[in-house]
Amino acid sequence: MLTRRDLLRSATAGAAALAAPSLLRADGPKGFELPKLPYAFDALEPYIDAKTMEIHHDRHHKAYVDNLNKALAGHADWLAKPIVEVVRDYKKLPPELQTPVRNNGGGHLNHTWFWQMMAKSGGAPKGELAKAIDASFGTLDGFKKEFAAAALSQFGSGWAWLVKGKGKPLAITKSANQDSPVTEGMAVLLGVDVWEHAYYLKYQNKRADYVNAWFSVVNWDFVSGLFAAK
Ligand code: MN3
Repeated sequence: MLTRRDLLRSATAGAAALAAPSLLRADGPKGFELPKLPYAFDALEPYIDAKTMEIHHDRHHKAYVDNLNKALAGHADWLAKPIVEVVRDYKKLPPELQTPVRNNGGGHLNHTWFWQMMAKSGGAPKGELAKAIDASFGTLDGFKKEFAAAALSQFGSGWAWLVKGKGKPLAITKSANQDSPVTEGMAVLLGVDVWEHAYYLKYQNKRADYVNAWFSVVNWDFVSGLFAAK
């Protein structure tokens, strides 16, 4: 039987799991922390399988966080920065730290966003975001076609991105490895991970099938929040 204390405890745990980690503040004085997934490993089934989510979050993302903290050990000022600033400004670091911070800082930032960019019931773009998508790509299907083309043409590991555009409201870009558009001064709204670790267990070499399925779990409310914030 559940006591009142048990109920309080589970309510608190639920709230903590739902709370989106802010990328605009530092994780803490000791460095960067692996954020909790905002849903269960199996929440995105059948589009993204539970085993992939578990390995992707608990092993791949954790490794980026651990290696970032290792690279910046002894640089308390950098460990205390918001991750989005670290990735934006990594070229100001000593040369020997730039590559590990570019790769692992980018990995931490990209995945922290990526988990929140997905949800069980993704919904559809609404309001100002829907208007911006139509203005830039004609229709939502027009956006999906262009975004998928970027994701499929990224040779090897990397990401496809929806960013705030220059001229048009929105634009699509792609990056290799864990490079982030924020380093180029762009505002990120949505990204899809096309490293094989993101899909190989379920989709093997069929990246197109993965990207097509992934559209079903895009968290458009979160994308709207990023769009409104910029
Ligand atoms: Mn990944």
